[in-house]
Amino acid sequence: MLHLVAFLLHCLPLAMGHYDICKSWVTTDDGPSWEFYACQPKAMRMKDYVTVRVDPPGITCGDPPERFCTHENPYLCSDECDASTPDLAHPPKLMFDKEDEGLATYWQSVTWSRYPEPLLANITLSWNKSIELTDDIVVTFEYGRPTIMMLEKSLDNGRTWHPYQYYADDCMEAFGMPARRVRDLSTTSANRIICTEEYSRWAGSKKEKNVRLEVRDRFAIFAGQDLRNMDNLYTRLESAKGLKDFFTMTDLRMRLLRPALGGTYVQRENLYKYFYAVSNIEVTGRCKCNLHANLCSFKEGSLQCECEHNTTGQDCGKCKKNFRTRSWRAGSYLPLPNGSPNACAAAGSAFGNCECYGHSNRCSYIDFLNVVTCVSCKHNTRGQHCQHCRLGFYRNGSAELDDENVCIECNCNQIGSLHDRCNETGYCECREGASGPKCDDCLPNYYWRQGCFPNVCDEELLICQNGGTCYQNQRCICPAGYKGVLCEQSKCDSDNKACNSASSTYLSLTLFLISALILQL
Ligand SMILES: *[C@@H]1O[C@H](CO)[C@@H](O)[C@H](O)[C@H]1NC(C)=O
Ligand SMILES: *[C@@H]1O[C@H](CO)[C@@H](O)[C@H](O)[C@H]1NC(C)=O
Ligand SMILES: *[C@@H]1O[C@H](CO)[C@@H](O)[C@H](O)[C@H]1NC(C)=O
Ligand SMILES: *[C@@H]1O[C@H](CO)[C@@H](O)[C@H](O)[C@H]1NC(C)=O
Ligand SMILES: *[C@@H]1O[C@H](CO)[C@@H](O)[C@H](O)[C@H]1NC(C)=O
Ligand SMILES: [Ca+2]
Repeated sequence: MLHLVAFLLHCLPLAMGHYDICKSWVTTDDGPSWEFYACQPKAMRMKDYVTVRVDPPGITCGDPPERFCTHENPYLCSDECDASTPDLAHPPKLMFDKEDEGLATYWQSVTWSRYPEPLLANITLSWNKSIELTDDIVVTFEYGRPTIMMLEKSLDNGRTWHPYQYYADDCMEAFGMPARRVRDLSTTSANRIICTEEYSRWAGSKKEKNVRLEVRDRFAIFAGQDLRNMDNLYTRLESAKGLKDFFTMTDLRMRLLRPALGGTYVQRENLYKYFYAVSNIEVTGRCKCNLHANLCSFKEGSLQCECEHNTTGQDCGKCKKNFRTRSWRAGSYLPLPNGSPNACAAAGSAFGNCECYGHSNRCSYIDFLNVVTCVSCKHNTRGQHCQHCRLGFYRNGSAELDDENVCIECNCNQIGSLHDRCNETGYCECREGASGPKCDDCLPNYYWRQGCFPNVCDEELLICQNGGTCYQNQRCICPAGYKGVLCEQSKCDSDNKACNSASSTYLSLTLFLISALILQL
């Protein structure tokens, strides 16, 4: 043990610059104790941990078997793809295998037999874990690189996607974007999404096989050409949040939009030479552990950080139970060279037993009550330990008390409900006639019009009479000669004796007046 400690101490100065030690046993004036540092796992070949999905269904060649040829040899279409014969099959897993020297194995698409309909394919890589790129993404194409493609990425396991980089032989034509090179970006534009023409032009399918997302060139904007000044990069990563996120992802999607054309236009008479073939996708990166772990292991099918600093979670993204005195914070690369661990602290260390479940980082002692209480509870919480939800919010029963989203807004309908509070399952208290969890519905036999009102008419009980029709449960539209809420009254009822004659006299009088007018003209 002593030997090991000595060894660790010996290595420290060199190793710490790369943040690969989370803690070390040091001797101070108060005796030996642990000292903690910001730490991160080593970079790995991420293709070994990925799951892949290729879309649309049927895009992989070989079912049914198909012949194809190459741009170099367009008249010899004797190569065959056959999914049922191992030697002739090209399944997606061949993009991630280990290749024997010189023998490329690759996924291949069907040929462009449906031209002019575009030949489109999506290749989606998922890690179910946030990772941070440390080197270029390199995609290797056999038989020529696509003339149009793009990369997209997700930071939330595929729920939302964002463009990452565009590739085309003519960026303006394909995407309406001017062509740019990463080398021309500056410190303020280091995380810009660009369209590049560097990897899409025809140069012979053997000579230029790779399409890159240039991570090193972007690092070099801060760290210099040979990446010597990594300290400067780490300082920048800390101060510009957008920059760190640029290199972070949970999923990567390659959208293949137009295959290699062999340096000319599409030749309809031979569509067997147009297809995609990808032999390798190299993604080099590390698990994102928020600078709280230096190990990341593959467990139950997913990568997981082995969290230190009393943090927990797949990305060490929260404090362990009983270590929630302060809110969780990511470790920091600063100050150089050791960084700050920003460790989670055990309850009881600062203020007696005042746990605030991470919703406040201040406690205060109230003299006349003799209690310690959390101050300014955040995340819509309240109470001595921020353990209750503010009025107008309710507790999410399946979330832990220290979850930032533990309190959910009641969202009671302002008109339909008595007030904006709700019960523990989110139900509001409704005014008469209103219903539904949020009181935005009406009970049967009520209609909604700035609140719920009892039906005036309907199809069942309150039926409009004498041929009247019910308008939106609000009123009967009565035919001429009837009135009353349900048109139940004849207008003549009140003046029974002369009803008919009176109205006919009125009519003939009108006719007389009209004819008189016409005659005058
Ligand atoms: C590829 O993914 C995009 C979304 O990122 C989707 O709009 C498109 O339809 C997909 N294409 C195919 C061929 O599945
Ligand atoms: C993703 O990772 C989490 C945490 O390790 C795990 O619980 C979940 O089952 C994984 N999901 C898939 C689809 O592998
Ligand atoms: C985490 O908690 C353990 C147990 O209380 C303690 O020994 C250790 O020093 C803590 N680590 C950090 C980084 O605070
Ligand atoms: C409640 O919390 C659980 C666990 O965090 C979460 O999955 C769920 O979406 C939350 N429910 C609501 C309504 O926000
Ligand atoms: C909340 O109110 C609804 C509707 O009145 C009721 O069904 C539910 O049981 C109540 N939940 C609790 C926890 O009281
Ligand atoms: Ca391969």
